[in-house]
Amino acid sequence: MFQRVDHIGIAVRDLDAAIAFYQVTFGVAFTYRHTVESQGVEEAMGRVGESWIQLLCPLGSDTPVGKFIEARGEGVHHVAYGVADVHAVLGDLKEAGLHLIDEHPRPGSRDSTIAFIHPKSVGGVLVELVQE
Ligand code: V0V
Ligand code: CO
Repeated sequence: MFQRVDHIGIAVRDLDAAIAFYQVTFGVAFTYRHTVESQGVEEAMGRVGESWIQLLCPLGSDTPVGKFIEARGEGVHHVAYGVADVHAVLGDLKEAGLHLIDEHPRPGSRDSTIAFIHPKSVGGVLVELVQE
């Protein structure tokens, strides 16, 4: 079902500072920066091998990442797995009894198709499915 780790999403308060920190400290190159209005975030993607680090800065306090930072502070927000067919995987996970946040896939960054599974169904980890 999961083919690879596509990205790890990390909630940050200051995107410029976080990009600079990852670049200077860890040598991660950020090749992509974009606002995803529908998700309430500005994101920056840094390549690490075949995967990415996704730095997420909330556009407001009433957004998924804004609420997360207020409740828990900065830190790991979600794990995104690459799948061949998001629609098919959603069907399988629904049948398995998991709580889907997205019943239907929606557009993500980099022209991807994404869907989220509720953290309460995955031992406290928010999971994103990504189809390139
Ligand atoms: C909330 N909770 C989390 C969590 N966010 N647990 C683990 N990881 C997270 N990221 C916990 C929270 O502490 C509560 O636990 C419980 O879930 C329910 O919280 P809630 O207050 O009822 O729910 P909300 O309103 O905080 O919403 C949580 C969910 C929301 C996960 C439903 O954030 C959501 O719909 N997320 C999907 C969209 C998203 O995250 N977009 C931003 C990334 P207790 O206190 O009850 O124990 S955009 C992105 O990645 C893109 C565009 C991309 O990759 O292409
Ligand atoms: Co993501």
